[in-house]
Order: sequence, then structure tokens, then C-alpha cells
Amino acid sequence: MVQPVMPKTWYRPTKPHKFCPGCGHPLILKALGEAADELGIQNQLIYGCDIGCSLLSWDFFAMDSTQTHHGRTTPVMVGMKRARPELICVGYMGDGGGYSIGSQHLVNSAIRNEKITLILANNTNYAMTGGQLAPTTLPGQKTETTPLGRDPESTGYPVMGPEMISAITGAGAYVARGTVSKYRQLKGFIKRALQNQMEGNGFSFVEALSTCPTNWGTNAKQTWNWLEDNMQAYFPTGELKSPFRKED
Ligand SMILES: Cc1ncc(C[n+]2csc(CCOP(=O)(O)OP(=O)(O)O)c2C)c(N)n1
Ligand code: SF4
Repeated sequence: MVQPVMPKTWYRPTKPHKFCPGCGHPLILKALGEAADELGIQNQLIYGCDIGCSLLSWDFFAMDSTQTHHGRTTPVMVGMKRARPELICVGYMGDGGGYSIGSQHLVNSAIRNEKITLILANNTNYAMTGGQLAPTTLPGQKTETTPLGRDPESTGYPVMGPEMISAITGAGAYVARGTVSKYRQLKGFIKRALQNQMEGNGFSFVEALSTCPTNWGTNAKQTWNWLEDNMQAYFPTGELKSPFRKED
């Protein structure tokens, strides 16, 4: 029998992915795959994904992967890192998984400065379950559970994840927020978050602003406009904390 030839890259570029057209998840995952390739850590890296649309990546990469209960990717990756410190442990989750049901894990692992890398896709809704309110839903944004628009008086204001993580982590942490509309910048943030773990510095966290046209009910142009005009205006992008910068 002819054995399949593994591609040079550790993600499978020829395998059709299962995300909706226009979804931001595949762009974030492509950035992660390319960053890992460029760092040459394919054989060291272990990938964990959450419940939510992030789980559609469970067999996206040609590498060891695990898929956890909703919000539990962080402690699973912490456990793996503690058991096998030589591995590069990367968790991937949505804003619901990270900032809502898994928020206690995110906060406590950040406070302990666990030496893992987390990447969180912020698409301002609970996508896989049909587009309900998420911790990141913008004020006034319509979702399945806020048909008149999010009212911060009763549901609170959007979680500013990287700002929170930046405040509670100690020295050696790396924290950034990127967006799928600035792919090269996002890939740079993910690469530094991996390098930070490789150097054994501390907790590494990248939030990626992402698109969800299916639940936003937007066409291609409206999707991009919503990301750039509304999300990027509310959630500033850039590095918030970096051991690679002298002033931090
Ligand atoms: C313990 C538990 N509670 C609730 C659910 C239902 N559930 C599945 S996906 C999801 C929301 C996912 O939203 P998010 O984490 O933001 O990821 P997205 O789908 O937007 O990428 C929920 C509530 C579940 N699977 N497990
Ligand atoms: S529902 Fe939204 S987040 Fe999920 S795959 Fe479709 S576009 Fe992407």
C-alpha cells in the first residue's frame, strides 16, 4: 500500500475545513500553523481545542491534539505542561469558553503565570449554539438572546480580556490582541506567544478578533465592516505586555 506523504507544513492545507464561508477561525488557525512551522516546533507542540466552533479544528492539524469540555481547555493544557514541561502546550477557545464558562480557569492560570499559550477567538457571540449573547457582545449588538440589542445596564459591558490578563499576570507574561483583518500582525503576536513559552518566561495570551457572518447575518462586505468599524473600535489591537519589549 502506498503510504501518504506528510505535507511539509504541519497543518493540512489540502484538507477541506468545516467552518462556514467567511468565518475567522480558519485564519487564526492558519496563523498558528504558519507560526509553528516557522519556529520549527511541530514535533514539540500539543494542541488543545475547546467546545464551540473551535472544536471544528480537532483534526485540522497533523499533530497531537486533544479536545476538551467547554471552558476546560486551559486546565487540560496546564496539566500537560506540568507533566511534560518540554512540550509547547497551546490551547484554542472561543470567547464563551474563555471568558464565561472557563473564566475561573483562565484567571487562575494567568495569576499563577502558567507557562502555556492560549489563543482566544472573539467573535462577539456564542456561535456554535446559534448566536447567543457572549461576554464580548458589543453594547447595542443584536443576538439571539438580545433581539433588541445588548443593554449593558442589565447584561454588563463587554469583557476586555487582554486588559484583564495583563493586569493579573506577573513578569514574563505575554499579552496581545490581534484581528483577522491584520493577518501578518496577528501571526506575529501568535509567534511571540509561542516564543515566550519556548523561552520559559510565563503565561502567553492572544485574543484574536474574529468574524462570524452566519450568526451576525451579514454578507461579505458587512462582515468586514462590522469587524473593522465596530469591533476594532471597541477592542484596541496591539501588544499589552511583552518580555520582548524593554519597557515591560
Ligand atoms: C458544559 C457545557 N455547557 C454548555 C455547552 C453548550 N455550548 C456548546 S458551544 C457553546 C458556545 C460556544 O461559544 P464560544 O465559546 O464563544 O465559541 P464559538 O462557537 O463562538 O467559536 C455552548 C454554550 C456545552 N457544550 N458544555
Ligand atoms: S457559526 Fe460562526 S464561528 Fe462558527 S463556523 Fe460558522 S461563521 Fe465560524
